[in-house]
Amino acid sequence: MTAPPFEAIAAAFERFQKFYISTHVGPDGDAIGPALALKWALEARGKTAVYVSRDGVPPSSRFLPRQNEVLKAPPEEFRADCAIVLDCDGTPERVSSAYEPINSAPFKILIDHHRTSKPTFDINWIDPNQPATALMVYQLLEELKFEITADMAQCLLGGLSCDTGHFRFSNATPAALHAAAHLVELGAQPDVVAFKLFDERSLASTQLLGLALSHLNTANGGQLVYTTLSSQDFASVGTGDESSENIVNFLRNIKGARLAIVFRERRDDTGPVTRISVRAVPELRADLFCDEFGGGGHAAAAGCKQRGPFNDAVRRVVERAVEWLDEEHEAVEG
Ligand SMILES: [Mn+2]
Repeated sequence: MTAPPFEAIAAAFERFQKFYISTHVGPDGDAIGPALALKWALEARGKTAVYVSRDGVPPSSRFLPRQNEVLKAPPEEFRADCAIVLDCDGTPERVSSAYEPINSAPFKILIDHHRTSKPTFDINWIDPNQPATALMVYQLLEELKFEITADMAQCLLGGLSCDTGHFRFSNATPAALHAAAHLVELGAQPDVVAFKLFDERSLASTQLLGLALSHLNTANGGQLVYTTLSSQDFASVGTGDESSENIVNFLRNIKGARLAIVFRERRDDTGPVTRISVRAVPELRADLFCDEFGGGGHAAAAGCKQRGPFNDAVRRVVERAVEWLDEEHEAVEG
């Protein structure tokens, strides 16, 4: 692993005046949090900095301070001399912004912790061993001796918490925990961050969870746990797909479950669609399972969608899941 390019970034911060910050499509806490903290750090040094997220701020990150400063579009006639992209690979497909302001900036910096990043910027700080972009930005601000205010601390802790499952995942490294302790000293509120990012649910989403749990099915002696949410279920609670987030994790948490699936009957631009979220225990690969249905994701968390009647899609995927677990079982025993 190469050393972080702190000096090169410091030189760029010194040299340039107008900064354009953006993050990935469908931003999460580890996009919004470090982006805002970096914006305020640059402003404190007398720079102009804007943060553009075309997708806005997701509901779970709306507790972050001053998130009304997140712009959905670049300000008119704003010409940046330095673009900074955080928490994604910086390609036009991944960045949640019109690409012109980034393309036209004479200097570009990428800070990311994903494995898939394609380094094409002037400075590329990519480190898949880092648990969160927020930790990288924290380390940068510390190294460059920026003052971290309470607002910045809350945003950085939000990012760190988001990507480590509030320090419950295997990426809750000593560095992450040390940084978290320091950020709390600086005024971040871990109780608020944990509650807002992970625990708080709307009434409708809790009612939807209730429906999902009341339809619970199991197979393979409890190794497969799945449930369905029909369009009628969504209508009865008066909510949309955004309320189904995290429901699959309740299924994953069931003792003995190795594969958890939630099927949702939705519509998109092309018509009716079955949206499928999958979670798997560490020795299985949710992404490989979803790949068979044209989807993908991570080993532990993946997804796919299916066309055609809802019940057919459920039957097809459940049948394959039953088979798949049997194959895995044999593979382990053999
Ligand atoms: Mn991240």
